[in-house]
Amino acid sequence: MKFADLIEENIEEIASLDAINGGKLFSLCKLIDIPAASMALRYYAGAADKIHGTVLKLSKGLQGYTLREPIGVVGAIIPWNFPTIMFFMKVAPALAAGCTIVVKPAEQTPLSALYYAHLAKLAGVPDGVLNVVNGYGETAGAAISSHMDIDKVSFTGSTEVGRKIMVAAATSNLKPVSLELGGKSPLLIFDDADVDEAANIAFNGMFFNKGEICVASSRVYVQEGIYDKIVDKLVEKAKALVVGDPFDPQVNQGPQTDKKQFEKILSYIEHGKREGATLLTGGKHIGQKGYYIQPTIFADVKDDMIIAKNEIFGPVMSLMKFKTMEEGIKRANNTTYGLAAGVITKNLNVANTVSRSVRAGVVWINCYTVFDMDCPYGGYKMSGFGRDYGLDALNQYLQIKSVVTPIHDSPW
Ligand code: TXE
Repeated sequence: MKFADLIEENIEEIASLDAINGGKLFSLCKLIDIPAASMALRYYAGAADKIHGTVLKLSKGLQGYTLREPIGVVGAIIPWNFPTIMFFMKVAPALAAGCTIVVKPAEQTPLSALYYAHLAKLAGVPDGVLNVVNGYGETAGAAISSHMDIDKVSFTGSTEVGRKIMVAAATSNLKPVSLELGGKSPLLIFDDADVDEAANIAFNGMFFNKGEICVASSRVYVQEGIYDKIVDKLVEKAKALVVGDPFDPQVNQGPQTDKKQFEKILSYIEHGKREGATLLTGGKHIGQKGYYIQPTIFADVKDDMIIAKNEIFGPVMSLMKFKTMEEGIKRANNTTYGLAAGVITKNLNVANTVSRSVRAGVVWINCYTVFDMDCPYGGYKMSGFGRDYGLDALNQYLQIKSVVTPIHDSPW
C-alpha cells in the first residue's frame, strides 16, 4: 500500500520517464498506466492475507490439507510498450504470493523500472526482494530463463522469444513459464451497431498507444450493410488524429518506440500495398526526424495477406467485409493467435454466440481494450498461456503442497 502511495505521489516524474523512453503520451501515462500500477499493488496487497489452501476429504483414517506456498524466485522479462503496467502486472502478484522477483525491463525502456526499485526501497520492501536487472535479451534475459536458481519465468513479448524462453527453461531446471505473446485480434461489427459508437470503439481499439498494444483490434470485420459507413468514419478519424510530441496535450499519437519498430511497421505497409489491399489513408512516415507514422487504414484486405496475418504492432488497421455471423466467427478464428477479440451488436444472442465461439483469452462486447484488475488476461493458441491480473494470476506464483497424516481411531 505504501509502495502504491509513493507511485501516486511521483506520478509526474514517472510519466515523464515513460514518455521520454518510449514515446508514450505523457497525458495517458498519467491517466492510465500509472494508476494501473498503483491499482495492481493495492489489489494484490488486499489478496496477500487471503491465500490459503483447502481441507481435503481423504479416505477413512487419513487427514489432509493443502498449503499454497510461494514458488520461490521469479524472473520477469517484460517488453517496452507498457513499461509501467507490465512491471506491476508481474511484480504485484509475485510479491503478494511471497516470492522474490528479478525484473528485466526491455532495453528500450529501462528508466521507470529503476525508479520503481528506488520507490520499493522507500516503501520498506526488504533488500533483495524486488530486483531490477537492465540488459539485452540475449544476455540478461537469457541468463534469467536458463538460471538454475530461478524457479519461474513470467514473460511478455514476441512469440519468437517466448519459444526461446521455453527451451531455456526446459533445458535448465524445468522451471514453469507463463507467456503472453501478442496477437492479431479480430473485432466484429454487425449491421445493427450504432455507426458512431462502433467506429469509436474500433478506432481506439487499434490506434491507442500508437498501435503498440498486443490486444489491438488490428483485424476489423464489418458486416456488409454497415461497411461503407464505418469505413468513412474511420478514415475521418484517422485523418483528424494529431501525431507529434508526446508531451504536447494536443497530440494523440507519439513516435513509435524505436527504429526497429518504425522500420518494421513501414515494411508491413509496403507489403499491404504490394499485396493489393486498398490504402485508404496514411501509409507514410511523418517528417525527417523521429519515428512518426501516419495512422494507416487498409480496406479490401484478404485473410491470407501478410498484413492480416502478422502482428504489425503499429498504427495500421485492416478492414474486411463479412456477410453472416458464421462467416465472421470462422474468419475471426482463422489466426494462429488468440489473445483478444471484440463484437459490436445490439443482438444479445449474436454477442453471446460470438463470445463463446471465438478462441481468445478475452472477448469485449460493445467495448474494447477494457482492463480491470479482477479480469484475468492472457492468450489462447500462439498468444501464449498463463494469466496475468485477477486472482488467477496469483496461482502462477504459488505451489500447492499436500500435507497428509493418519488419524488412528478415526470414526470416519
Ligand atoms: O520483442 P522481444 P521485440 C511483438 C511485436 C513486436 C515484436 C518484436 O510484434 O513488433 O514482438 O518486439 C527480451 N531471452 N511484441 O523485438 O525481443 C527483451 O530484452 C530472454 C508483442 O522488442 O520479444 C525484452 O525485455 N529474453 C509484445 C523482451 O524479451 C529475451 C510486446 C521482449 O522483447 C531474449 C513486445 C532472449 N533470447 C513485442 N530476447 C506483447 N505481447 O505485448 C529478447 N528478450
